[in-house]
Amino acid sequence: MTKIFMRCAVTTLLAAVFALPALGAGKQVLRISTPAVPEDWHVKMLYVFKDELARTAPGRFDVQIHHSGTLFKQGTEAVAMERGNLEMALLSMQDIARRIPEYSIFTAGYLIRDPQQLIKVYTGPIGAEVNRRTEAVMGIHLLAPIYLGTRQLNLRTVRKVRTPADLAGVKLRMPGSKEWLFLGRALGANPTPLPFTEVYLALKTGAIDGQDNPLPTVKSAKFYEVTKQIVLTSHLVDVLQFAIANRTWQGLSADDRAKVAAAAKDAAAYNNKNRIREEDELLEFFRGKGLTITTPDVEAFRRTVQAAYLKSEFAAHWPKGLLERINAVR
Ligand code: KDO
Repeated sequence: MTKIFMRCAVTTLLAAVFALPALGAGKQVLRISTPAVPEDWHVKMLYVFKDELARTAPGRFDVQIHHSGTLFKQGTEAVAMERGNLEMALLSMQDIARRIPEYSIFTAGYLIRDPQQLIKVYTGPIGAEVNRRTEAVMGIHLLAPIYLGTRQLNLRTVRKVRTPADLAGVKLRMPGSKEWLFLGRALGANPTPLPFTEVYLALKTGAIDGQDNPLPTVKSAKFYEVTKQIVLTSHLVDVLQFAIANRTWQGLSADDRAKVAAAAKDAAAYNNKNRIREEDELLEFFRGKGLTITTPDVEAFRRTVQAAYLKSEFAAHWPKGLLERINAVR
């Protein structure tokens, strides 16, 4: 009798404990996973999101921010969200293209011209289509596009780089998926897959010769401490998507959905403003740290990279007319 009572008590206790993450003592838990480091605007914007929700929907949400890839490893967040193991993340278009191959178009180098065009593309009719399709195929609701920055090459030792041919044999770290590796190859380098969290050490030890990321990331992740050169290739005007699992999204009241969406937009605006400003200011900072900044023949890079994409297996999946529609966004 006592044993049965004990078993019931334990079962009840366990049920209560496992229910906690979802309920969060009556609050909706929103765990957000990102590989970005705390100094990155992407993490800072998550605190803007959290504070804004605390203001507009007090007591309704428990926003938990997990940076540096500590909750989910880079590139595994979308699957975790699809399986109901994660509520929110900052997803790359490469993550989305893995499940929706036609969207590999958004991973192509030298496609988007600048951050202004990028935001217009993703907040206009093209973005609305992307959002609908991502929700239908992946069960993920995209709340707001986030400017990641314009990707530049960042090398361990100084090298003369004018055209893609000058990168022959350079071990260039790229994130670990075929879309990213293709970009590294199209740039003329020898791409090596590595998670973001391992890049600093790999640069320091010489396991890789370089990496590519926007200037604000080179600063926040402190890559400038272990590299000597930045080559201004501007090869990818890059985006992240502030995303929420559809099952979490659909579980919210209409009022809470509106508040989450508004807080996400505020957070995105905060990130975009700061990243764009920093990209204008950071070259001086890096020069001050002793880095050599060079400008290659960007047209040669553009021609080579665009040609590589157009004849790639990726382009075979691109929806007819989408390239032209993206180009037409001003
Ligand atoms: C990177 O690993 O180089 C990358 O810039 C890829 C992006 O898609 C994104 O995951 C980003 O890292 C992280 O948010 C860290 O800034």
